[in-house]
Amino acid sequence: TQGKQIECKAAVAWGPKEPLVTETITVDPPKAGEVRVKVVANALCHTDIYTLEGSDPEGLFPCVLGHEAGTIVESVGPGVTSVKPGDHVIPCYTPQCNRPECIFCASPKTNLCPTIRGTQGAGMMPDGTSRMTCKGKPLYHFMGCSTFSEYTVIAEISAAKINKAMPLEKASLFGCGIATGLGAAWNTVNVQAGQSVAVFGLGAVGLSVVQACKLAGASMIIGVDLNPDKFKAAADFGCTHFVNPADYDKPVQQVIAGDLTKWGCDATFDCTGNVEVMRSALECAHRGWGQSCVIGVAAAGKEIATRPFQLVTGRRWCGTAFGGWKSRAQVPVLIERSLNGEIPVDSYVTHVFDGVDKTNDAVDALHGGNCLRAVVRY
Ligand code: NAD
Ligand code: AHE
Ligand code: ZN
Repeated sequence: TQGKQIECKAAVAWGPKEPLVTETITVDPPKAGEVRVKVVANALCHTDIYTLEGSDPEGLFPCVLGHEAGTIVESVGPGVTSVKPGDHVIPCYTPQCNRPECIFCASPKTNLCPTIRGTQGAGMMPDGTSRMTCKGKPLYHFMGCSTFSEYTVIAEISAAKINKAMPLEKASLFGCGIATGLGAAWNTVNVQAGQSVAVFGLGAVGLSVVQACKLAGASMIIGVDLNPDKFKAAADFGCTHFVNPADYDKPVQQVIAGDLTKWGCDATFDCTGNVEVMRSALECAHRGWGQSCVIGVAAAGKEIATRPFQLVTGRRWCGTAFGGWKSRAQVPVLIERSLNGEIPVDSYVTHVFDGVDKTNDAVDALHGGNCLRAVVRY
């Protein structure tokens, strides 16, 4: 197949709010600096749904969604040296170019390599064109990944090569949600032993924050969710306290900063994407030093608000993309740490489906309320 077009199945998003349609698409060979991969497993992230619902200001249709996957390199384009056919790779929407002139890759402060961000946000490969067509029409790429397809093309700088000992179904989780939650706690906020934290939204992202806070030795981990069905898994991951805002007739910030803690939590995390929740989380941070980390992705047009006094009195608002991990260097390390038992991930996988045409079932599962990650095997 090397150098040739591949015809394969993909779950195409023809328009916002429409179910995905299983289509036969044509995937072009990789160009210079690109890698074509065979997708083995996809885990669904809420961000795929957010874009499919039309809430993403960068959402473009028709497209192939999907950005949390375990894949095998099928072929590489000219000049590609860091991966070869047969390698196991996690496509990463936050690339790492490592060029000497990239001040972002050179800085230990950030993972936000901007090298291909412009074309990635425009649904294109770095040269400004698409590698996928369906019925003669070009399809937009998504987040530099487009993994809801049996084959896809990614930039070499987006390909994190991992240990083949890790089953790709589990490896897929590290392509977004779990890596993000772990990194939010360990990198962005740097949660310390003995601290108190509050995690708003107990999906896979929130629970991986909980898992990371427990591993960091946090002593009080408050889980907040409107869906009480999430509290059982949250307890297993390490939550010590639970708050359902619907149980109170006062704002949740008064329950957490006031009743459960006197001055608020050392760290709080928004894992919902709801801007009102982001405000609550900030206002639950400890007077004088509490940090609040925005992880959730808000819909087009939404803005955050709080009284500036909240910041004047020492609370700090921050945010994270992919948990701050430098993707090609650090995702393989996370995989090793999971393989050696330090980061168990089995219990995130609540649903498993087989076949591209089951991708809609995974979308429905994630909507359903009792799902953490639905993995679809391609
Ligand atoms: P999910 O849908 O599985 O989980 C969201 C949880 O939030 C659910 O349990 C839901 O019941 C709860 N929730 C919703 N509204 C709430 C409210 N008002 N108060 C309390 N809880 C509420 O989603 P996920 O896959 O875990 O992703 C979580 C968020 O993180 C999404 O917004 C996603 O787009 C975003 N995300 C961001 C990054 C990043 O790099 N910044 C990476 C991955 C995901
Ligand atoms: N396209 C949206 C923003 C979406 C967004 O914030 N994405 C997160 C990753 S979500 C993963 O599930 C992110 O890391 N963003 C950094 C980046 O460069 O996209 C919009 O508002 O336009
Ligand atoms: Zn994601």
